Amino acid sequence: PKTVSIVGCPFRGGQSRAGVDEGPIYLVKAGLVQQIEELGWKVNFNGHHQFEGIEQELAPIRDADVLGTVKNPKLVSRVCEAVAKTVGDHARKGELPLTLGGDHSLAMGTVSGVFSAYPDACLIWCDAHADINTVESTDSGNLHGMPVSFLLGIGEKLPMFEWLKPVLTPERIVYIGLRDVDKAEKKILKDNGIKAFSMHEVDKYGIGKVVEMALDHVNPKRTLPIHLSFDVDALDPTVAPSTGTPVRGGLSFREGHYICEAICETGLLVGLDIMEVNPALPNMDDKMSVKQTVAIGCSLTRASLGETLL
Ligand code: LYS
Repeated sequence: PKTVSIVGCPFRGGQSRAGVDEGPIYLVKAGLVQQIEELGWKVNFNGHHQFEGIEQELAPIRDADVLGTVKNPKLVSRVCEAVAKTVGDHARKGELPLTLGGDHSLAMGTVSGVFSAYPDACLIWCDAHADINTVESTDSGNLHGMPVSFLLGIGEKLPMFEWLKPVLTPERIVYIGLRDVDKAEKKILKDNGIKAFSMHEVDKYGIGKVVEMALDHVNPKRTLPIHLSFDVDALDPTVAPSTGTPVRGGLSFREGHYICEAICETGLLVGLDIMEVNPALPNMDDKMSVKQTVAIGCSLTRASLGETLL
């Protein structure tokens, strides 16, 4: 692809902290469109995705939108379905969809969309969390902790997620950066033989080797299209503090950027998500943290799209 299509997703329904819906707005305001253009891309950006219609339509059921423990299933489903369609349309036109979150439940949409256009794609998931809880295993009920299980078709199917096809298989996803994985999630990873490089492996092998091993696993011949879904909480909270579920012991600034640079170097990137930038955290007055985290959202994007150090 030579065109990047930005899908700004001001959405927070997959979790409970206010502010993450402002993430895409801040990223664009920071000059992301021009920064990508300067790397030689044509950029499509027609404003942020409007979910107001969906939210208004669902307003009457707002408080009733729970199913068992799962929060906002109807809202998240409808929003992700819309995102899947938009992202899929861009991908089918040969453009590279860049989705700016918003919370990580949106990946049900982005990955569905990209995989509808590239059924043989693989998924690299950079995150502190595995986001692979099922309807049965979740403690929080937050759908941003569950997108991967939904994409794999693991666990109970919710009726409103009928549209979501299990486009992903366990051998086509690999994680980098994990360090806060629930007990039930550990079992799901193990039972399904899903490859994950936690911070332990990053410490042990170094990030260069980890990315190489991750690619060897999902993309041994380096021929398959790659979707990169990057939650900024993969980075250490000292590096990217403005996010909803920070966990200490994360990727350094360079490790995060290295992952993006190395994936870019493959020439196989067909979809990119930059998720969970929350400009309202750690608190409204901490302008430095917000600026720093937004800047990192932008620089991770640029590194994924061709920016090099030399
Ligand atoms: N594992 C926790 C949960 O299911 C945290 C997920 C955090 C996602 N950003 O809610």
